[in-house]
Amino acid sequence: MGDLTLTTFDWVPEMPRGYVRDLGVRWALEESGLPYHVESVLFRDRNPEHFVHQPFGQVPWLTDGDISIFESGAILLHLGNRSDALMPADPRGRAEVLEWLFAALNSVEAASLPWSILIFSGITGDAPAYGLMDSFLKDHRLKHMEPVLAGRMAGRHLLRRRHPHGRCAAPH
Ligand SMILES: N[C@@H](CCC(=O)N[C@@H](CS)C(=O)NCC(=O)O)C(=O)O
Repeated sequence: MGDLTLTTFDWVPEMPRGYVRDLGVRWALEESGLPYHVESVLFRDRNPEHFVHQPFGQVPWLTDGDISIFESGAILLHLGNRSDALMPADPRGRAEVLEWLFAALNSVEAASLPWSILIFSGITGDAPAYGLMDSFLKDHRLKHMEPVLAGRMAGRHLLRRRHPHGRCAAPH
């Protein structure tokens, strides 16, 4: 295991700004307390080296010494294996982390991605496709998910670790 470097884009268009998938990895890195640094690659000019790390020309990827990992889920699992704060060693704790990691990537992200693509494309309002996805998300998926998450998060802090300078990484 070596130095951790997270690579993301130097710039993204306004619409997806704040939603780029390095966000979850940054959050996990902060929670883990592991030292890391962030590098960026050009959004507008993706060179062959970029595709060596991320075969679809996307971000993020993480290097851990000479290991390079793409796919944010795989990166999170890798970090979980390095940090008990992210993934406890006991089988029950590990199972809980794994099921919620897959839930985030499948039940949440797979369900919300088509909806967000419609919004990023400006297809909203009365457009039938938007109505369908919006109703699926709000009336079905989120209706069940929100009470479950609220129950699980009751009394827990979202971010536990503080920056070395005593500043919170994010509200908690
Ligand atoms: N499943 C991948 C998705 C990666 C992904 O979609 N990255 C976006 C940013 S959030 C990207 O690089 N988009 C630019 C592009 O596709 O050209 C992961 O979770 O890492």
